[in-house]
This record gives sequence, structure tokens and C-alpha cells, in this order.
Amino acid sequence: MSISNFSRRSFGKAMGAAAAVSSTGLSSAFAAQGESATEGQPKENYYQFPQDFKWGCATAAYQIEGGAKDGGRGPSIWDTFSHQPGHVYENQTGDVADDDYHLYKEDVQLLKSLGAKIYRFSVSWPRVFPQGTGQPNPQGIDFYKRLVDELQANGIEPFCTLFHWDLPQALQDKYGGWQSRETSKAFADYAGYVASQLSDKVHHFFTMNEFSSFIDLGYRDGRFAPGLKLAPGPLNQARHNAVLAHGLSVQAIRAKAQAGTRVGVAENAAVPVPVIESEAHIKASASAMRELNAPYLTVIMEGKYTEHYLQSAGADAPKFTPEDLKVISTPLDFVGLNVYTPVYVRSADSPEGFAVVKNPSSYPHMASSWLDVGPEALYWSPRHVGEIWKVKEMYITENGASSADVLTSDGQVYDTDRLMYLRNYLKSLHRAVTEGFPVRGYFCWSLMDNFEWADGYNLRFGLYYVDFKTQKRYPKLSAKFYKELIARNAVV
Ligand code: GBH
Repeated sequence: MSISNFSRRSFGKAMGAAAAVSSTGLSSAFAAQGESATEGQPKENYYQFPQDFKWGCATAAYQIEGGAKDGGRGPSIWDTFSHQPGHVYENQTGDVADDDYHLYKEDVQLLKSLGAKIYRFSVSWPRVFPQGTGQPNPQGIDFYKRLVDELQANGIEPFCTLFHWDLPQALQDKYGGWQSRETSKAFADYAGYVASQLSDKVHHFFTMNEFSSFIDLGYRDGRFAPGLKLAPGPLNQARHNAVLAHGLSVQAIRAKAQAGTRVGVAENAAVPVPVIESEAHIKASASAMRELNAPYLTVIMEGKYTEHYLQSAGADAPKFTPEDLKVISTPLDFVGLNVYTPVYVRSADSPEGFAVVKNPSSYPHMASSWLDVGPEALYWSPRHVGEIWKVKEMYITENGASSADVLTSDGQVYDTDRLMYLRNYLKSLHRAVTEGFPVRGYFCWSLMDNFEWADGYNLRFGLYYVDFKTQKRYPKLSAKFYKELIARNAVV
């Protein structure tokens, strides 16, 4: 769209108050008060971040790599699941995705062009161990070594996630995947191996991404791979095996990696936002934080399942030993938080002291129907984690939005809704950082459009638009926004 397509009125709006007042002849009145010095210029950066704050992007292996059969890669449960009809939008698969397995150098240039200083990618377990265990595949680990070298050569610090849902199919077949603690042990071996191979250059590892997504959606609702609908007992055991795998892998990474390697987790903890910022509702939201995350982040942080979780599970509670709980709560160097949407909470007279407030049907959401817009989530997530568990280092490991992006004939994407989303969420993050909650960096989800799990290629989360027929990438308006934001280290 060119400027001439704007009406005079919308142009004024787009340019902000400074242009609007000058067009109505009021600027001289403001000039008398000494306020015209920045007319037509960006105002000072009110939402300035600390100097050492790091900005970057996140992706995940199965969502971008493609190369499903290249370099000796074995099948993952997502290959199997997406190839069975009826699971993914239009039966699409990650066979090719963004073809990043071949185009990774080009994709590193996309990061560089944004000015990104950090990049969070994930390693495909079946690329490195095609059968999940046993002999590593040298070609598999070599791909990640080349990626890490390329990032380093371009001044981008790699942050590595070890599990973003692409479990080797062999472990699903042999053990029922996360239904067995054999898978937990296999994960620790794999994690230790990758850390031994990459920790000369990768100093930050995330064990797992979003327990509730791959367990609750994969083993309870059947919407994600492996598509199971387990009863509550086996489901709670799978949850336990997943956090146990996390803990075992923290220990394996520390045992096998170079000294100084830092380890954390990347979790989409439910984010209770108090309906009103009054004492009663804030206290309720803090209780909700512990209870709504009981099987995952709470047990990792506290080394205990909450009474309420165990009681309400009754006979279906997971079976575990005291030693398990110690392993699960092995101290971490940092916590990664994936933040998309809030859970509104109010105080209540119930024993737990809180109630979840369901949003009305008019509540606004992004292109993904689940993605309710609630910028405060990016304030309350680090605040709860900082206040309740005294975590000393945090990263926002994912935050971003889907939009019904349209590529114009001249190669532009005007994703104003994504800008609206990011701008407001980042103002909330700024508030958290300003109040001293130790968030050290932010990874936007995602660098580029990719395989959005059950939604296939139908929903786009990228800063870069991808034409999946040609594999050409185009910077959206949001990429330009993010670049400006990174350059000024402030919300713009
Ligand atoms: C993240 O999950 C993932 O880590 C990332 O891979 C993904 O691309 C990104 O979000 C965007 O979705 O279909 O109604 O059952 C965010 C948490 C959990 C939100 C699963 C969507 C499915 C809702 N997601 N959930 S539904």
C-alpha cells in the first residue's frame, strides 16, 4: 500500500498525534509550550529495555526442517501422525515444511537481518538417534554443528531445545512413548549426547518444550501425535514420566557438557491473570499459578505434587518414589516461559481460594481460535514465577501470534493485527522487567511461517511470510517492526 492510498484522515492516524495536530493547524499552540521539537519524529523511547536485554526468534525442528528422510533421519511420531489421514488440516505433513534442513544458511541471514542476537532452535531426536536409542547417527548431529557454526559466524547466540514433540517412532512402538519411564531414560541419554557434542558452542539448553501440549493433547485429547486418549491414571503417569525425563536430562547434560553449560526448561505454564489488580484477586492468581501448573512447572520448582492435585486425582494419581521427586526438581539455571494467552482468575471461597473465569464468546482472539489476546499475560507470567519460586533468570522462550496474512502482488504483508498483539504484549513485558523481574531475553514465535501442527500450513505465525511452493521468504510488516524494536531496544 502506498501513502497515496491513505485518506488524509487515516494518514494522520497512522502517523500519530504529531502529524494529526499539524494537519489541523494546532501545532503552533503546542509549539508555544515547547512541544514541537519532535514533530514528525519518533518520541523518546518510553518502553526502553535494559542494555543487556537479548532479542531473538524461536523455531522447532519438525515445524521448519523438512528433509524428513535425509541424512539418515528416522521417523518421529509426528511423521506417522501427519501421514494418517484426518489428523492435520488438509492432511498436510512436515515432510518438506520450510526446507530449512537445506536452506538453513538463508534462514540464519533472516535472523541477522532482523538484528537478532539469540536464536532458539530444536534438535530432532530421530535425526540424531534414528531408533531413539543405540548408535548416534553422525550425519544427524553434523547438521546441528553446521547450524551452530553458521549462527556463530553471524553473531547470533544459539539456544538449543532438546525436545519439541518429535519423539522417535521407535520409542512409541517399543514402550508406548511417555507411558514408560524407559522413554525418560532414553531421553536423558540422548540429551547428554547432544550436550556433549554441541556444548563447546551452545551454552544454553532447554530440556523440553511445553509438557501439557505433547502430553495432554497427545495422550489425553488425541489432537496431537501420537493421537491417544488415555484414561486419567495412565495419563498422569505419562505426565510424571515426562517431568522425570526432564530431571534426568538436566543431570545428564551437566554430566556430559562442558563446564559452564546452563540448563533450563521451556514451559507454557498456565498464566493466571487477576481479573482486577487488588490484593484478594492477586493472591488468588498466585494460588492458581501453583495449582493450574501442578503436574508440570510446580513439581519441577517445588519437588512435590500439590495436595490438591494428588487428592483430586485420587486412585489415578501418578506412582512415584521420593527419589523421582528429587530428580524432577534438580535446580535449574533459568526458566523459559512460552506465553500466548491469559487465564483470568478471581478470588473465591473455595478451598483453593480461586476460580477460573471463562471468557465470554465476544472475547477477541487472533487467527487461531485459542489465541485470546491478553497482553497482561506477559507481565504476570514472569511475575508469578519470580515471586512464587524466586527464579533468578528467565527467558520468554515463545510469544507471538497467528494472522490471516495476505501477500500483495508487490510482495508485502501488512499484518497490523500481529503488530498490535506484539506491541501490547511487549509493553507488559517491559512492565515486568522495569519492576525487576529477571527476564533476560525474548524469543518471538516465530522466525517464519511453518508447519503449525494440527493446523498444518493454514495458520501463519512467522515474522517472515513463506511461500511454501517456491520456499521464498518475505519480510512482513511485523519483521520491519521487530527490526526497529531491536535496533532501538524499545517497544516502537
Ligand atoms: C506453541 O504452543 C508451540 O510451542 C509451538 O510449536 C507452536 O507453533 C506455537 O505455540 C503456536 O501455536 O487446537 O484448540 O487443541 C502454544 C500452546 C498448545 C496452543 C496447544 C494451542 C492447541 C489448542 N499451544 N494448543 S487446540
